Amino acid sequence: MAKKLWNVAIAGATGAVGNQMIQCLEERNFPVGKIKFLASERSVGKILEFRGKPVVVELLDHNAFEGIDIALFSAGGSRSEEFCPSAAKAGAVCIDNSSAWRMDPDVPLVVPEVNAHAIALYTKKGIIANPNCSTIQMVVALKPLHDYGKIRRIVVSTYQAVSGTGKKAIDELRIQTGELLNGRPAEAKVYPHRIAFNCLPQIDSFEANGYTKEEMKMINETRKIMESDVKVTATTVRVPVFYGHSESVNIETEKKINVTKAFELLKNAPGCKLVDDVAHKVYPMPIDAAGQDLTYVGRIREDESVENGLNIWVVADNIRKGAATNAVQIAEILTEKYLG
Ligand code: NAP
Ligand code: 3JN
Repeated sequence: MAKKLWNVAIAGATGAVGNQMIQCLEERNFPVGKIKFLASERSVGKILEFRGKPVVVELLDHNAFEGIDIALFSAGGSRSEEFCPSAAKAGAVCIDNSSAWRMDPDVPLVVPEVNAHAIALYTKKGIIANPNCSTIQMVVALKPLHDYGKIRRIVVSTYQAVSGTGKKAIDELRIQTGELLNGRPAEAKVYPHRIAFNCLPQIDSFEANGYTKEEMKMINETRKIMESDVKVTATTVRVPVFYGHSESVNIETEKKINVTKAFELLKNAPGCKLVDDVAHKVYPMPIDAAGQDLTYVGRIREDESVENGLNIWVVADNIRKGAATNAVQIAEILTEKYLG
């Protein structure tokens, strides 16, 4: 029997994440019937390609979702807030990359390797939320450790690539680097300070408690996905890297996990690639994880300052596993298990 085909819309198709979604649908051979690319007025009429054929970009509006089965959103939170309900009303299931719906109790927040079962909740609002990129790669790495030893506390510091901010930030790092190398001053437009040859301990805006929104997303989303009251604290930092977020993650567990056990758990963990051979200077790095769908894990050591502590270093391509790949994986499970 021929495989069922699904009509797919991508809201934000012209952006960094949308572009990667197009590539992921192609690479993973997702059974697409009709495809629609949606964006702002600025992009209407632009021509993109899908599987070698031209597709004209249309306006994201309330009538754009007639006949669509799956709507992948990456056009920013306010667009998701405004248009996901219309898409769901028209019969599409929305897979939303923004933070707009993540903490809604009637919207599942899904990382397939961790809580694929939560997808079943999509029927409540017709929306499934994709977590923040920094959360996704961390929970993929922590899931097997949590299943074995129950994590009680997580302390994470991130080193996030500029592609997490979108197309304009990728250009900003490239332009600033060029200007500085040519002895000219570099102008900061996207970030509050220069990003080239610098680190910014601020991602998104500050909340009243002194944490940034990005840090609070990591804290709240991790607890929802892991279905746990685990204590989490986060410091998120922007670094001059184009693709690939890195994270230093310290955990305390109920049951001790020694290094040998951690290696065994992570070696066969879904979505993980264990890269840890320090004798040969082998560990995860963004230059290796960029362009890949797996979450790279290494530098595993016991935290000798506490009883049951472990340090790990986690790296993944923030635009792929952190956004587009995770969304397409959700679409695969949704269509195969629930809509098929
Ligand atoms: P980007 O490169 O700046 O692209 C933004 C996209 O949104 C473009 O397609 C843009 O269309 C579209 N857009 C902007 N304003 C619009 C409007 N008023 N109406 C319709 N479309 C509009 O940004 P990005 O990096 O792809 O990120 C897009 C969104 O994805 C973010 O805002 C965030 O919510 C989400 N995201 C999630 C993660 C994650 O951690 N899971 C990571 C990165 C981003 P035009 O080209 O026409 O302007
Ligand atoms: O900065 C990063 O590395 C990840 C950024 C994610 C992001 C950027 C703009 C708006 C988000 C997100 O996914 O949380 C949002 C948002 O939708 O709030």
